[in-house]
Amino acid sequence: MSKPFNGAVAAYIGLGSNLDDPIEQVRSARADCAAIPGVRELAFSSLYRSSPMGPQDQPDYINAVMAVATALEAAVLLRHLQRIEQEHGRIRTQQRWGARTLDLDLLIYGEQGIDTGELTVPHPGLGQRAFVLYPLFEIAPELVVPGLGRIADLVVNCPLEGLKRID
Ligand code: A4P
Ligand code: MG
Repeated sequence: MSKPFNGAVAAYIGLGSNLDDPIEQVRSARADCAAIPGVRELAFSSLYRSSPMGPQDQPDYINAVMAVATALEAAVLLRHLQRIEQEHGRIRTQQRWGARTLDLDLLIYGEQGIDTGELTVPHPGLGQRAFVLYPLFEIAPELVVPGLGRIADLVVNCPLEGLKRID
């Protein structure tokens, strides 16, 4: 993985989709994230397929993780991610963990722990989710997740639960 530029923060974005050609959704979202002003891609994981966490009456998910260097504040980066979700036709429903064309989660933002009304970083649940931990480990095997410890240890303690790497 290449290094962040001077003054930039290394951040990790989780991408997920299970509607409307999920592989293409994730691939094009990668390009959209890399095109955010003040963001540069450092690494992108393989794509992974997994069964849904949450309600089971929805299609399998495609997930990936992207490492970026960014000069943007975390809250500004989140707003860009939400804009990209909207541009991908994301419809927010009342159902928790329901199907979606695109979900972009800010997983990690440098070494910061953030807990405001609109943003919690590291992303809650990160430490238990195979579809986040394995792609993260693939691109950043030396990473220490703020508050949670070494990614290598988190992966060892997280069952694969049917997660499959697809490319
Ligand atoms: N928010 C707070 N912190 C963050 C953050 N670090 N990154 C707030 C992104 N958003 C953050 O998000 C709800 C609110 O979370 C936002 O308004 C934002 O201010 P949302 O995207 O509208 O809702 P959501 O994604 O449905 O809810 P949630 O609880 O974030 O769900 P997750 O954790 O994103 O999980 N199964 C598989 N196999 N693969 C998946 O990717 N994803 C989900 C969604 C469910 N099941 C899955 C997968
Ligand atoms: Mg989300």
